[in-house]
Amino acid sequence: GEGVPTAQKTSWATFLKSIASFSGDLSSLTAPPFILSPISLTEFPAYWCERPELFSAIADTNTDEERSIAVLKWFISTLKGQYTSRNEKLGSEKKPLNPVLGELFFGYWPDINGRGQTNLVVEQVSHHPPITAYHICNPTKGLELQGHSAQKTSFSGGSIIVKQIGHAILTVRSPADEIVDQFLITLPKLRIDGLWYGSPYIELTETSYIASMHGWLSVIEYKGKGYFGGKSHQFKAQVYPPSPLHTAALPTPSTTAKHTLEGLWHLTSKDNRTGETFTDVTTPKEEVTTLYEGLDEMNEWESRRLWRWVSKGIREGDFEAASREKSKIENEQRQRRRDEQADGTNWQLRHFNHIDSDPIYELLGKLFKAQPPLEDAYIFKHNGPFTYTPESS
Ligand code: 0T9
Repeated sequence: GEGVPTAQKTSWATFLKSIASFSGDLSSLTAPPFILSPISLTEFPAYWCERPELFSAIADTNTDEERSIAVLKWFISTLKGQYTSRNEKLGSEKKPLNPVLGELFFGYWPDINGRGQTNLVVEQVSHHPPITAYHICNPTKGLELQGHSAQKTSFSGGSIIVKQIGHAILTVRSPADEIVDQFLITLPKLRIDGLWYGSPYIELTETSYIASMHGWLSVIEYKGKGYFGGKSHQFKAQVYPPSPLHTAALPTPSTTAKHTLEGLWHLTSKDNRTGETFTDVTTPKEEVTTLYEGLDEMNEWESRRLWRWVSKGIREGDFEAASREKSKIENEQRQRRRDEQADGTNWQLRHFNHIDSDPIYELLGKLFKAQPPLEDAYIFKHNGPFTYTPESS
């Protein structure tokens, strides 16, 4: 492959073979150095808010319909960051650092032009399998996004297929703190192509949903190269209004869509009916700011501090140092688990409580017959605005 340095061709081939014969948790496989990313998965939830003005705009709507469209616009506009930003920044998709249990990431997007400050708290809530919980809130605008993310991977036709496990719930509150709207957001399936050439990239496939408590439903279909116009990163979203005929407590969506939004999620898209631009992500995005800039100021569980020497090794091409430092972290984790077992204690999550089934997922999932019908969730522990300090983490 063209993306593979000559010296790593054999180890890349070996790695591909191990992926092909492996199913489950890819994060635990040892990959050749050229494909390693210095960034941990706990930083990924920041992709949800790299266009803070689109997030805050959700609160500046007047009707259920406008709000549903604003949520869809914000969601589609996050996809480029979520699924193509490693290609832009690091040259291809890379293998992220596999977070340790209890790893944290804190950040914010500042209040500019009255959009309110948006805060991010991420915690790795499981190591095996890897599960990342996140909470994003803009208290000024009454917006709260809570979710968790895990993956099931398999190998098919030379590509890695990633089924995303988990979901996100977006809550919109009035200034009086009453719930105005609530949305269940499910996540698309991924295919990682380009493996043979050592330059992996993501294509999205199948369908994801955004269901509101007022019965509005967005159904988003994803297609890649070789479908329709043959272009990569295509989507088509249909927005269904609530059925006027409904009798149940939860409004059900109609069978005919009111809006169709179509285009390329990494560039632009249009409203089919009006011809107007729907999303445009060709303008710069705003990366998250970490609360404490200096690594020394951070809590020792904070991702960038925890991985600092591993990341440095990867960034500077000193892979021996990177692997030595990684082993230190892993050994320390193993010792912790052994100590807990000996003491009969369990690791305590710091910012989230686990629930076995999420009632909002269960309820709103009925609008599109969510599979599975039940899912667990991680609920942010802190009521009201949470002020983070290295000590409080
Ligand atoms: C949630 C996102 C997720 C996490 C990553 C599959 C993947 C881990 C999960 C789904 C975010 O909101 C969006 C983007 C990228 C996803 C990652 C891409 C990727 O390759 C990894 C997996 C675990 C690998 O590292 C596979 C091996 C690697 C050599 C291929 C580049």
